[in-house]
Amino acid sequence: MKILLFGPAGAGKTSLMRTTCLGYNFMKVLNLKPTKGISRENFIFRGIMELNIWDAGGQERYMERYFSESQRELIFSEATTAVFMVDSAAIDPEVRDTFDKFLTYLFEFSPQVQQVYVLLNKIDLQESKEDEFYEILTEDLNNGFIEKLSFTPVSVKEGSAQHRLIEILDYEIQKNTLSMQRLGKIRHLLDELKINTLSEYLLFNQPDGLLISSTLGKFESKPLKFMKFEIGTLDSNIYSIYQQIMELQKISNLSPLSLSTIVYESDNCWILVKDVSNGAVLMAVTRNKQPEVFSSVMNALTGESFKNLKLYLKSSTF
Ligand SMILES: Nc1nc2c(ncn2[C@@H]2O[C@H](COP(=O)(O)OP(=O)(O)OP(=O)(O)O)[C@@H](O)[C@H]2O)c(=O)[nH]1
Ligand SMILES: [Mg+2]
Repeated sequence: MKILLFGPAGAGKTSLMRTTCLGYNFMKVLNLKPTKGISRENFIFRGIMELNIWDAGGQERYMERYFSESQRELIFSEATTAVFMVDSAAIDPEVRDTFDKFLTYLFEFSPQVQQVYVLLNKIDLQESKEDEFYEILTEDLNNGFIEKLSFTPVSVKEGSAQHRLIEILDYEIQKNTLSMQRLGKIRHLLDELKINTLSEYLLFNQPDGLLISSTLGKFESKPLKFMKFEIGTLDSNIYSIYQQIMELQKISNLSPLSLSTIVYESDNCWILVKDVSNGAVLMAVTRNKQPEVFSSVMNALTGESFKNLKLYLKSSTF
């Protein structure tokens, strides 16, 4: 699925992509270098849909190249989703020319695109003038184009830009039969896991920290901020003690990754977090703290249903 990210230099395109798809926080994208030409990156969004993001560096010299006769078809064809982003604090009437060309070639080479998302970024800045930028981009624009544009004032710094991009991509998931099938299958596997355990199960996608599916049905959660979910490497003290004990018992060949479950306890319940595969992380929340409930969850997490889930996620090809 080709997602085209386009717009003038410094608009925040790379920041948006990294914070949304890799779970980076804003501090990590403060000092990004300008993107050189087109940077293409693959992500599995929400654990079910493969994205091929074309992040087009916006410096003038690259723009000329993208619009040149030899390149335009490659860049603007086969797009599923197109996002045009500007820095609303850097009003520049020249952007209109770029925008016109972008729309012209996008609709020429990707006529299937129904909506173009325009993000007026950096509204967190006092000097941002998103209304003025909106006027510049829409004044005397051909009606056929206007109908297909969706403008949103956003901020990568404050998180509303990521929220909007996630909304846009979720809409693509819904239109994509294969992703919907995958989602249905995963939901079914989670429901199997739940049987007789008096617990709810939530499956997260590690790279973007988004929920893949849960036994609670639709469940809104802010993207999680775990950079890496490798329990063994997180808690090396526990690992080294564990390793020693295993050595005493003459069990060898342990890797830090063999520690793959964390158990939390609250007054009312147990929360178990376990690595599955392909970057998916499972969370089980018990309904009470009866010992039977705990052992039924442990059974589920070491049994057939869990194996099925793991196998399915492992074998998913995108
Ligand atoms: N204040 C503020 N700064 C932002 C926001 N989004 C991005 N930035 C900053 O803007 C600068 C440029 O961001 P990039 O993501 O590199 O912009 P780009 O569109 O990829 O630029 P090119 O690769 O040159 O086309 C970075 O220093 C970001 O930290 C925002 O919402 N608010
Ligand atoms: Mg960039």
